[in-house]
Amino acid sequence: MTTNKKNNSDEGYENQKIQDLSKDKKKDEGQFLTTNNGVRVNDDQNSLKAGQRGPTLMEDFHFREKMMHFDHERIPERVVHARGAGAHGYFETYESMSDYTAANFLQTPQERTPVFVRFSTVVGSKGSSDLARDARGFAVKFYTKEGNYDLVGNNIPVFFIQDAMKFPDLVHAIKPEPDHGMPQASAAHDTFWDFISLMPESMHMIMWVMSDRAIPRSFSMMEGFGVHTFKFVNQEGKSHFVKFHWKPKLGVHGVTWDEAQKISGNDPDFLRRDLWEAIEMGNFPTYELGVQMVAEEDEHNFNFDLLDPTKIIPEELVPVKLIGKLVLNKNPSNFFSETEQVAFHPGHLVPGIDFSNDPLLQGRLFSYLDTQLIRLGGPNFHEIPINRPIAPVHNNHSDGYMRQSINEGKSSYQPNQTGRGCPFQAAVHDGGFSHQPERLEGEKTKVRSSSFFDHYSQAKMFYDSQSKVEKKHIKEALAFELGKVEKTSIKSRLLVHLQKINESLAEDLSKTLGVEIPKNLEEPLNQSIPENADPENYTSAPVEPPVRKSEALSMENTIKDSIRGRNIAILVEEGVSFSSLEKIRSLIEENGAKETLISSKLGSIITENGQVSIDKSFATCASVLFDAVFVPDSEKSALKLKEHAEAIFFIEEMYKHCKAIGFAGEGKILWNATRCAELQEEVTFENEEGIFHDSNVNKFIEGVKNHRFWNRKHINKIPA
Ligand code: HDE
Repeated sequence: MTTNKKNNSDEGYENQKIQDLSKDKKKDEGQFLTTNNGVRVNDDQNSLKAGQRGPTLMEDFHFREKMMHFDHERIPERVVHARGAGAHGYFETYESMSDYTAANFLQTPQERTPVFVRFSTVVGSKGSSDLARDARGFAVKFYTKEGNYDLVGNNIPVFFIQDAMKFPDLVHAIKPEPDHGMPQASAAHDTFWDFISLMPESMHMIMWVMSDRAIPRSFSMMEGFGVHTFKFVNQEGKSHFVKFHWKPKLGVHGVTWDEAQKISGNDPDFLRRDLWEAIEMGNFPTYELGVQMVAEEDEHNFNFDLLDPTKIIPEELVPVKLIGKLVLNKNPSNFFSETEQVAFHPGHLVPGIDFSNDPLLQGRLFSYLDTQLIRLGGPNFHEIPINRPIAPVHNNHSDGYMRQSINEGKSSYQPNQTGRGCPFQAAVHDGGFSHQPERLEGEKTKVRSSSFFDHYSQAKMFYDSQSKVEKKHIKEALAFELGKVEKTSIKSRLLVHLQKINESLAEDLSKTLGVEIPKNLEEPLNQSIPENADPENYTSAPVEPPVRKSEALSMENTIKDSIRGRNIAILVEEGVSFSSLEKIRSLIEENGAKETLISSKLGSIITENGQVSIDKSFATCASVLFDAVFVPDSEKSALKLKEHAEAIFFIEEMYKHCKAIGFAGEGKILWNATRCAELQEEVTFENEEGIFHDSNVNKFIEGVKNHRFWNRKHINKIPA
């Protein structure tokens, strides 16, 4: 593995949050081992016993303290988004956004604000696989001068449900079934699809979750979205509705479902490791912050409701304006202290940003504070180093479990004279947060707005916007998920919904699943209708999609201009040509990617010109962990590789998964040993996509940029 620090343009930047955290960091080097009370420990190997073979004595205070602390090391995992990975970095504003928002961190071009970001899967427990088919959390905490601002988003711009009331039901349905606790980190079971088949509002989200977006190649290769509509409010109090987007500089890329399942066995920490290593290598994950802004007066210009979280604003209707960039350039020092204890909350706002009345967002505003109380053990979690703002904190909240700050003086109330009125309220011009005044009137009611009733048109727009291969993957994902469902009635209900999105999708699935599409379904398709409501008012109205196809929805249209962040396997054995090996290695390094030398044994091998050390053996890795493979020149090395079935399978699987394969000179001997070569008549280097046998290795690098070659002719004939 090479380290590549070339991308590091941040020297000289002092991240204030990192400085703030350093106050709490501890190093044990050169120190005596002590108890929690600072008493030096003389024996940490044996407990105190009554006689050499006698029982342990209660008075061994070091033993009891050590065991007590260990017994309480775990805290409850997050009820959703339990598994995650975090990183520090900064956000840099491109231009002043003062016309739209008073938010201080968006006023000055090039100004940097420290951030901590946590990526997560939603459904699985803390120890589950990174590659589960699932939405990914994309939560960003901005430590601004005006206090913390949290943008707690996902990598999918819509959600399953329209009202927070249904969140516990959704989560109960998707989590392991309550009787036997299975399956882990998977939606492929009866209770989830039962719930979904009765919730037509989830159909748009279902299309996204069945797409390759739900199995990302890297956290640095996925988008992020605020999902809800928020508001930007400027100094004059004028507001715009705003949708937030994170656009990754490396483009949006996924893995295939076959790879995802195999990666889960080979390296369940795949995405966490990828993030960690990218930062260690200086390949800092970078995203641009985009906003879609809609003036208040244009709120009703769309054929969907801006408050409905199951809808996007197609970029064709409102373009995304890029207003800044996020760079993740530092790994946490301690997973528990930072990544586990960080507490996000969509209600952490700064002046200039406000909520909309989206009923899903409104419900979230209760949940996030509430959940931290049990997870972090009391109301003082804002004092935990990773959570405390860099802005000063002064208020009358006092006491409670684990209080850290020692508030001096007599007054812990407002108004007061004992403390000379302090801490005092801030006027708006002093940066005091003031909720945007909004005129509201209406009856107190539980009725859902009729503007939320179209459940299919955007699902259709999403599906129609996909490329051929993306549609195929969605179909295969549905075949897998529904194939695991036992009850036929659930599958047939789902097919009725899918038919409203795309007829042939439903028909093909009906054949694959061996389930008829019911002609006249007797039970209502939407059972989230309150008792006393008129079902007519909850029936999805046929609505034309806002645009027929939206380019931004297809991953095929993403950026493919770099190999940065990719991991390229190089297969070698004794005798490999040193010059051929060095050529590819230096090219990979120059282009900011990682290379991994793989051989049948660990240690080092002798090339025709000195030794090189091996990173992985076939026993410790698999092709699914890499983005491309290269076999350097040398008859001797290639003939040895050929003796290992793992090496042959490595190439076959790379072919099957449509990734770039490169051979230099006699390296092609390995290709000739594969089942692909049995199709030699049809598959040659010349007429098959993404297979490079050329002295010009640049062509191979260009191929890796392409990420995949989906049009390979014979992938169905290779049983990898
Ligand atoms: Fe969350 N969500 N959520 N959520 N969510 C949590 O808060 C909740 C929703 C999201 O890395 C919990 O601290 C409700 C949408 C992320 O720590 C909890 C509803 C979006 C994270 C919670 C939603 C999200 C969470 C669990 C529907 C995308 C991980 C632990 C009304 C915009 C943050 C915690 C991290 C975590 C509640 C829906 C994103 C229980 C009630 C929509 C990224 O409070």
